[in-house]
Amino acid sequence: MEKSLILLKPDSIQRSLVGTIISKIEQKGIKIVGIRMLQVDENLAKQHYHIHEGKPFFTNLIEFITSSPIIAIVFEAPNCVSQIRSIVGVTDPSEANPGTIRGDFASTIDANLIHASDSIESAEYESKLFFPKNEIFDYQKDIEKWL
Ligand code: 3AN
Repeated sequence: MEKSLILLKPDSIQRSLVGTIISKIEQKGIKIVGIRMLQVDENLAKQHYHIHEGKPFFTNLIEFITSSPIIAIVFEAPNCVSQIRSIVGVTDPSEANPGTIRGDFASTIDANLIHASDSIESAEYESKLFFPKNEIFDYQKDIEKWL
């Protein structure tokens, strides 16, 4: 089954939006298979955002994600990556549709609340950065037959 990694960035926690954001994804029928709170250090931040190295916003990105604790979650569902990207909304919250997480709760690109993997390959790479293998769980929920 397809998986995706999401990070509830420091602003999600500081603004007490953790429950709201997780609910939006869970209520769609997407299952949590791993969850942890952590303080990201510079080394982990750089590995996670390596594709943005050299871009003008890279330093800000690293400073922001390391500024306060985050919550990392691995979700699982059919087409998990694209389903979650739709719920999250586009990168710039000022252009994100109402009804999406960024559209409803964020207003600037620097503080856009959440990271969501953009491909199956990124999800695999990023999940390994944030989770040891034994903290991602393979289990069934009875409700799955209704989804
Ligand atoms: P997304 O988070 O929507 O997948 P990415 O992966 O292109 O977007 O960018 C990662 C993060 O880098 C974004 N969430 C945002 O915080 C920041 N970012 C991306 N593009 C810009 C930009 N043009 N100016 C400032 N920050 C940006």
